[in-house]
Amino acid sequence: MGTAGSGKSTLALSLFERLQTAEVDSAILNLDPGVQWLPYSPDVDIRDYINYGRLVEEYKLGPNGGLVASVDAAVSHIGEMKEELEKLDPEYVIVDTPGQMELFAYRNSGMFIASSLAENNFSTIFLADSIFLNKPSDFVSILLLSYSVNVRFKAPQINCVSKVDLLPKDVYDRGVLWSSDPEMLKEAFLGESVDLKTEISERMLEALTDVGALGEFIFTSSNTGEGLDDLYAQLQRIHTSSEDR
Ligand SMILES: Nc1nc2c(ncn2[C@@H]2O[C@H](COP(=O)(O)OP(=O)(O)O)[C@@H](O)[C@H]2O)c(=O)[nH]1
Ligand SMILES: [Mg+2]
Repeated sequence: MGTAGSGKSTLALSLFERLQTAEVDSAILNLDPGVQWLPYSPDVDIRDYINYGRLVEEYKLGPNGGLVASVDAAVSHIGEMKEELEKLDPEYVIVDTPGQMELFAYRNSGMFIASSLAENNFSTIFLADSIFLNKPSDFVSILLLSYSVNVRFKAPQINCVSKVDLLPKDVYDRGVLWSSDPEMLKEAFLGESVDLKTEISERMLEALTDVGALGEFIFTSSNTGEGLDDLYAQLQRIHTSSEDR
């Protein structure tokens, strides 16, 4: 999950390749009904079941209305998608969600699809685009978004910063500090603007820290492969049951 263009589809491929290197069998499920081009070839594809263009024509919908209708309509094909996945029988299914995250994250059908397909054995990966490291308030806003996804999906969540290859070294280093040291972030955030309601902001940041929203952020790049080992290690930690170890 992540804002539009945060690098979800690209990371789906990088993670798939990382798992391949570890000889772990995985499959990619594309849940973006409106996507024209993908960096990978999906093993299971919502577009085989839902015709976005036809829904838009038939019901005279705008682009967003069409996407909403498509994701809602996909609910009635969960059984078929699940059957396809069961035939492949991979260890991991990487699910690529629609470009605009609200279609999936903030509609009941998205959550229903995820939990039905995975029988609740799933985790969410949240991508914070590296552009959110420009200002402390940008980073705080993406923390809130990440936490709101976590509140909705109630699943183990791995937070990543994406596209870190684009960051100048000073912004990268500052980002590492903000995402690992709540005090550093608080200081930067409160120092950014006198307009912010200081005391409430401070309490909000403390609350985010208390609920673990700050926690660990893996700095990833699909271009250089940075962070993919960590991401895979986190997935193993979450999904390897004690019997398998
Ligand atoms: N420099 C850089 N660009 C990336 C990276 N990951 C994705 N992109 C680019 O960001 C754009 C959006 O990526 P995409 O995966 O389609 O985002 P999505 O909408 O979240 O699925 C594309 O032009 C990608 O090539 C990365 O790690 N580094
Ligand atoms: Mg995408």
